[in-house]
Amino acid sequence: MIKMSYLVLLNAALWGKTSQSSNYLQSGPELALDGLLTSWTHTNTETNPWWRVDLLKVYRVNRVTITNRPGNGLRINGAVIRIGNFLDIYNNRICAVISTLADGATATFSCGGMEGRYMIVHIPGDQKILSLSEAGVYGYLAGNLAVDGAATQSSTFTGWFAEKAIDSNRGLQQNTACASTLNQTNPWWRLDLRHIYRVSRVVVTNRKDCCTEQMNGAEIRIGNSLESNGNNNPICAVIPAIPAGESYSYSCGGMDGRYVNLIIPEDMKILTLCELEVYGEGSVLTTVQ
Ligand SMILES: [Ca+2]
Repeated sequence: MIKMSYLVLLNAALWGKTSQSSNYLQSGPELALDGLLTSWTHTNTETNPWWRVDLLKVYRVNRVTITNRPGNGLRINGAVIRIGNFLDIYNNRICAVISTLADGATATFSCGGMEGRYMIVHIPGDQKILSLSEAGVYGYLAGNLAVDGAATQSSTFTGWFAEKAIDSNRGLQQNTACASTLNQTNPWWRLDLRHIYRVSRVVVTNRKDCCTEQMNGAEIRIGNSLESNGNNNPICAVIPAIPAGESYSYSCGGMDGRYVNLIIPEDMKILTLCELEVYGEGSVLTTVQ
């Protein structure tokens, strides 16, 4: 049997919360995210109707897709697509204006990395109806992905819990913001990002007060397997050493994975780290056939 894996960029709108200026009958705003071209949102006939999705986090939006309803498609003419962080829709920047779109057709609009938590579609003018079959938002999460993850490690030196490496505190003032294992064989630390991401880089911060060698030789591994506690996943980089209190960035060139591990594959070692940050592209789904 041939195993193939492929990647699909998830539509960030799918986990968003939708709203619109008014609901015509049962045509609520969520119908633009149900994956069905046979259902569509529908406002009342009104002045400046709008539809909005709250992505819940700030994204750098590369593109927006809009699928028009299968009939009466001329109603979409002149619709404005905006991206931004403001609840007042007119404060958000314009990505594109839809001049016209055929019935049932899907168009892709490039937004060039515009940053925002909200994607809004609105039609300026009186006596307008806004109706969308589907909407999609694709882009990168703007911040450190690690803060929404869960951390664990092979053993814990008293009080130096694994979570302290993802507490957004690089530990430069006090080393109580750092994680550390006991002295052991193959000490490791693992981050579960909870979703699969395409990781562009990992930033690791070493402790400042002493013992900076307790990072030396650590491998950064990224992948989706929990075999050997995730320590068999592909290597992004090996950390020769990081000076005291410094943060080093390691480029992973778009490795896909849910788990980010550090492991020192040696005997009688302690693994200590004060912070690990992960930056990358919004959720990626891996399917194996
Ligand atoms: Ca920390």
